[in-house]
Amino acid sequence: MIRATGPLCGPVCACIAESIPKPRHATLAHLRYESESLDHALVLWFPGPASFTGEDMVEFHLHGGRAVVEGVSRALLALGMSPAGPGDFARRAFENGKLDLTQVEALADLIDSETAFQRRQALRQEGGALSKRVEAWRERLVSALARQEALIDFPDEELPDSLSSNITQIVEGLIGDITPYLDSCRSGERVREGIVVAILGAPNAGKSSLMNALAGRDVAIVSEHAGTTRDVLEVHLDLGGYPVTLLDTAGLREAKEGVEAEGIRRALARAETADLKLVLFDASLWPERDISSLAQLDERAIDVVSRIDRRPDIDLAGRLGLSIQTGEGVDALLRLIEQRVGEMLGVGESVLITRLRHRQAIEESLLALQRYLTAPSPDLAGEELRLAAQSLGRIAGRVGVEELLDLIFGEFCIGK
Ligand SMILES: Nc1nc2c(ncn2[C@@H]2O[C@H](COP(=O)(O)OP(=O)(O)OP(=O)(O)O)[C@@H](O)[C@H]2O)c(=O)[nH]1
Ligand SMILES: [Mg+2]
Repeated sequence: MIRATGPLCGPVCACIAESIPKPRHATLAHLRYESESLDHALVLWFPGPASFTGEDMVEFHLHGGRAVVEGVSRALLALGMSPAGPGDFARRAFENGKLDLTQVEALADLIDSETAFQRRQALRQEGGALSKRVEAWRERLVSALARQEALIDFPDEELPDSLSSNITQIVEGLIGDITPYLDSCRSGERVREGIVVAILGAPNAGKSSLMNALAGRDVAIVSEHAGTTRDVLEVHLDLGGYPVTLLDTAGLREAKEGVEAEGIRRALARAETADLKLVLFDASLWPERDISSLAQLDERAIDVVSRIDRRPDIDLAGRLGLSIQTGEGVDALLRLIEQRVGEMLGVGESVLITRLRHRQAIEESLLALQRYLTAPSPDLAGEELRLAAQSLGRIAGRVGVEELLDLIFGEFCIGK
């Protein structure tokens, strides 16, 4: 499908499809350029401003042959169109006020989404969930700022005494609303990026075998030679709709040799930043071979006793038993990972901050609000409010001072 946007769409469509079809109706047309037949294709006409970009748009649904696509492309270029760059359509939609920045980002996330969870989050964001929330905060801020401006500009006028405490009330209310929200929202970024699960353990514990079993394909080399895996390997999985990046790492032991030592260093470094660690203990050696002296095993760790088919008599002491050979314990482990990942991501409905950019802007705004409370003069206090509103405005991609002025004078009518 070739999609075009801009003022040339109408004339170009009329030229190669003979006429402009009824808006938003798929219409079969004989495409021709300079009496050369190009295709029998479906043509869709979306006149602006009620189109995705807000401009006139046209789509040609072609038979996919290379010569067909090439022929139509050449005709479009000859008629003055130029190839779009990455994100050009979304950019125009943004510039024409069809989408705000969070919606543009959500569109990118939707296109990249690999799991149902990511898709749902992207769709919520595309509907403007975050911008609506932030906009509501910003409106409260702007009304505080309007009052503050009055304090600054008309210090000698008859302003109600309650004005200053009124502003403080608004600011404290905002701080109270934003702070807990920021704390509980880390999962939005995690849904986008995926939860990282690292497999750790002594050499030969069966880490690579587990990785292959969970991935459903031969990602890692498996051998009875201890110290097979050196680099950190990663696969992306969809576990019950949750995006998970699974890492296979080098077996942990006191290594003598350089390459293995480097592998272990990388394994430990990645494990440190992982959200979950599956720690494998080989049943036939456990508990003698314990890696707790090498790796930090904290609340992110899930203990797994591996290769239990070799020790059917073992006392697991509440740990999860696993055998890749017989398949025992694999489902239980999957369910456990899903459960832990689910807890980390939360139910997801209220989660709206999906990017570091959002978090930073909201944090900046919060800091400015806190500084407001201790600002030494009305001028400086007003500046903090302005900064706070600007930070929030950046989230949706609008930093409006003009509308602020309207609001200020609309609300107060002083000196009229
Ligand atoms: N009996 C049995 N053998 C297993 C099981 N899982 C893995 N193995 C075998 O154990 C050996 C080591 O498996 P790997 O998956 O390579 O172990 P690893 O932990 O990745 O080892 P390194 O990469 O060297 O640290 C291989 O010969 C596997 O076939 C299991 O559940 N039962
Ligand atoms: Mg391995």
